[in-house]
Amino acid sequence: MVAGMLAGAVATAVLAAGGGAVGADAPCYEMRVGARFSPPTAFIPSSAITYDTKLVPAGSSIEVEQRGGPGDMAVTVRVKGMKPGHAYGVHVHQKPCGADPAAAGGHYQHHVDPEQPSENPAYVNARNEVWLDFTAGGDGSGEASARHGWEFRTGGAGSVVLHREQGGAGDRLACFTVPFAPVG
Ligand SMILES: [Cu+2]
Repeated sequence: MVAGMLAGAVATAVLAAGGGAVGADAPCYEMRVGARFSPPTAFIPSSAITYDTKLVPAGSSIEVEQRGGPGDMAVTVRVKGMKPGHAYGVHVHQKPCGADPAAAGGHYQHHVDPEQPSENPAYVNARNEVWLDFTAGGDGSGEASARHGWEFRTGGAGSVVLHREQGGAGDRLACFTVPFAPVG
């Protein structure tokens, strides 16, 4: 797992053939991708971009896993090298990352708020979106998981964004482009 993270953008997607016979606990979709953060000005562009190297240092790393079956999806994020003790807000966003922190668009929403950008708490919450907030431990590592009874729409989710604060908003510190897909 660590080797995959060090290698940069390494994606593995495993699709079981003929999902009908798979047991309830056996995921029929699993995707894992990892990368090291670098600034948008880096000579070699990374799929993981940091906009704030104080809170998300260059060289810190992230790994995102998506797994599940129809109507049951789990997303997990693991990080290393963050600022110890800092409480990061983290969500799945709609689009891939760019040099501009705004490139990732808004949060992925299961029920899409007709008013965008969405600020309505009926839509902006951890049940309707994928929130992966974590507080970095003393060694700078962190982990969070979210499980939902729904799955991403094709092309609807493109990144994981780290924010300065928890609770749904705040400055964008970093962004990791992730090839999310429907799990069913
Ligand atoms: Cu966000």
